[in-house]
Amino acid sequence: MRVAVVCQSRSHALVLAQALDAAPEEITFLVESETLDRSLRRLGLNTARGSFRDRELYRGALPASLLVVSLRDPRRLRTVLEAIRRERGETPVIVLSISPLQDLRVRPEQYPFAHFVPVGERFKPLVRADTRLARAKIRVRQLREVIGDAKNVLVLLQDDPDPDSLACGLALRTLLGRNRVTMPMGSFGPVTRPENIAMMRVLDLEVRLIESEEDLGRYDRIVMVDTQPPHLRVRLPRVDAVIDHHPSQTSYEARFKDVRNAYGATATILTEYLRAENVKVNERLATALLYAVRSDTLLLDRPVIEADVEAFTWLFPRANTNWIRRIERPELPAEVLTSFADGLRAARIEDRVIFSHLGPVSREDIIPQLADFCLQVEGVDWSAVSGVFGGELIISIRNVGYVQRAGAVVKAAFGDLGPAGGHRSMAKALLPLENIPHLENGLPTDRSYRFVEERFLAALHRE
Ligand SMILES: [Mn+2]
Repeated sequence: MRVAVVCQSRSHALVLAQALDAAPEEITFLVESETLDRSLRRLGLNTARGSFRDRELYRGALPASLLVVSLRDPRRLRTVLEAIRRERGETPVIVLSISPLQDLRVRPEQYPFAHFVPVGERFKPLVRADTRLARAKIRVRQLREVIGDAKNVLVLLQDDPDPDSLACGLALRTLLGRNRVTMPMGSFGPVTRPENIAMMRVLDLEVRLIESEEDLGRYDRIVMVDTQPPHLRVRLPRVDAVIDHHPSQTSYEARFKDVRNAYGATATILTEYLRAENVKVNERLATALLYAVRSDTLLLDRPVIEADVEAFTWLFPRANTNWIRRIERPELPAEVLTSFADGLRAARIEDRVIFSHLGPVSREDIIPQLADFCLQVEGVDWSAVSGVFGGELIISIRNVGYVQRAGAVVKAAFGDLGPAGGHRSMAKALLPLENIPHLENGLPTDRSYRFVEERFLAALHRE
């Protein structure tokens, strides 16, 4: 692409030579001063010299793919713009302005062919991002001091580890140049959500189950990610470092704490650490972190800050979206088709809600998958799919998004029977079978399902 740059300063020229999406030989700097002309030529840059008033100067450089005006002295802007008004043809024009636009001696609306760019304003988010990275550098140094060359470092995750904590464990290991032997991940409870189990399988992650507090004595250092000591059911003898984004708790001591409540994911904090240190982030780690940010922020649907969006943007091209698809949509064994067929045959619609009951299922994850599928049925705003798994009636709720909050409805409908809750468009209830009426041989009957449906519809109309 050929670019012409109207320029008065060597430093502007040097910055633009790097910033423009063109090879140096494709750029021509249009200058007035003989000194600048010589100086740029000495740097190997192409120049054309003449008076900014003289249309001949522009005629030689146009047409180009882009004409950039970058003046140190804004008093010359009118002269330049009047000259190129007649010569520009179809060439797009950018005016870079160091001073705020309202301080310019021309009014941008007098030159509708030009795109005025307030440079300082444009730099703001970049400077904010780099400030975050500069701060992250200090935090990483402090973290390294706390971890030192300890032999065994445990990354302690919450009881049912989620993608954010798993990704952060992997990120910490990479950041500190450790491996699964010198820095294992551990938790007091197993990973249970099917997507999270899929994430561990696809990304080859391991979490040690920690049986008791005494087990912790084996580790020289304990780092907690995505959680803080008061969130655990057990009392920790000590913790050395905590990195988290949940509201800050004060009832514990740690030599290193980085708790940022405004962040949408702890993975965003770890992404900053890795970037600040120029650590190579491979596809596996980028995928883990991207999936973490996606799932903790519901695809940036929950409150996020600029830092989360920035991490997302940085991770996206480095991650493997096929792996993410495999995590989110686990492969289904063929026998699941029979379950689906039975569930769909018995599905019924009432008040824009589609209900389907799968009965006993071999895998929990087919329940939300059928709930997703059912939502596509015409005339339906909600889908409620149940299945019996692990001694519980699991109910997956989905809605089209612009109706009531699924989490609140599910809580109102089933909160007294077992854990129930969720987000705006997805929710879930886990009801111990003994809390369900009209069982036969320990399994729900049609009357049980009718009870569930009535409960749900009543809550929907109440909420
Ligand atoms: Mn989190």
